[in-house]
Amino acid sequence: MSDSSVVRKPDSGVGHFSEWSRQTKKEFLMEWQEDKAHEWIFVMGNEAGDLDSVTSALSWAYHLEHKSQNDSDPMKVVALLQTPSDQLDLRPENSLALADSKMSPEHRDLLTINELPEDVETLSRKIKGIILVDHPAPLRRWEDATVLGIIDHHEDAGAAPDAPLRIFEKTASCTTIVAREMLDELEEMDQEYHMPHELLQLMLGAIAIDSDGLNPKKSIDTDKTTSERIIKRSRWNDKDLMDVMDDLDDKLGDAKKDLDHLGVRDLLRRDWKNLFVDTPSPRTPTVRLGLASIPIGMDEQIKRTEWEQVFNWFVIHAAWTAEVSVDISVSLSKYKIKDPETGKKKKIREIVLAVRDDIRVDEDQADELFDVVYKAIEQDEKLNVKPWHANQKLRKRQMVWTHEYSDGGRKYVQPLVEKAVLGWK
Ligand SMILES: [Mn+2]
Repeated sequence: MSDSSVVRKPDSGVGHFSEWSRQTKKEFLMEWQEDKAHEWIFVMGNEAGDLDSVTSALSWAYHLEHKSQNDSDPMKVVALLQTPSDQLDLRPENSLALADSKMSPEHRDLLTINELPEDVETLSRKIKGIILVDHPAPLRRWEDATVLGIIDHHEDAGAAPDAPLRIFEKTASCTTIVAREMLDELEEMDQEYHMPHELLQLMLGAIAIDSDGLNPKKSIDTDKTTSERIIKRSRWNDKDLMDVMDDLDDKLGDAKKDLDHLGVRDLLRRDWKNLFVDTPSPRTPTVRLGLASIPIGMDEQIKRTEWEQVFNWFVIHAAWTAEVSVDISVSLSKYKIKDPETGKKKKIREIVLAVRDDIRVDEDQADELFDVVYKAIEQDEKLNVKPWHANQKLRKRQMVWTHEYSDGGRKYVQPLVEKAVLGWK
């Protein structure tokens, strides 16, 4: 009997969309092996890898490939997820949305950063180009690549000013812009390509979660009109838009909050962003800043460590920042308490600052860097921080504060810290 009689478990992921994605991934990897990487374009989302990034990248890659499939020179496009495959499931809402779109449970149908057959700096110079979705500028490792387009809903950072495609709009979700552009171009075609329900559902899910079910406070008209156009093409075309979006938001939102099974290392890396900060002073080196957002308070996080003590959180954190080679890190966490005066729930936020002296900066520089950022946070009037209750257990160059500034999440703290580091002389 030959080996071919061995029964292999069929590759799971049974949808049309999963098959397309898996096939595209295979073609890219095969052509890399044949030295044809220069013909390929990567569409990539941001490194935090939320559902918006994943969906925007997959959708735009699907669009470009399908709209050019009858051309004499069809485009070779693959979506690249900048999140390693073992990190994708740290966002349960991603796992659920992908499963609902009949994608493979092990994500074998997605090309992730850890599967690239070559180091990114080398590959970035080899391929035809990159298209960014859901982030405004290429990450440092992609800086040498040709930027062929940016579609984003963050602030325009002025990156790649000559790119042939640049769209920035303040929608709730980047998926909204991608979907609208797709539908506009699709409807212009003599013969439309097929939009599978799985893709349409994924798009609606991404928009629903980012807009809290098209909540007018969280979204703009474009989010709604685009969702309407998506749903008309889906299997849900006879359902009420707001009902569908509400259901998706509830379901994916519940999944998103289900982080009970995650330990501190996973909580840190599930929503982690790295950036280099080039300090202008010739005396100070470029440093790497890492930022975590964790929707669970420090006390609860500490309970999830082996010995349930403060030191334990900080050693897990130190191991992680060493692994990702980060000199200065800021971890933002939050939890709710009942206000003893009003009886209403209120949100408490925490900021953990830590600087290490063994990567790019020496001990004296680490002390200075810590002081600069420490002062910026302490003196910020909006944050109005208070020291954390267990600060006496911290060591050198570690600090934890609490505050109640409701807009004081990563979007506020990151620029504050970046500015402080840039001012380090
Ligand atoms: Mn986004």
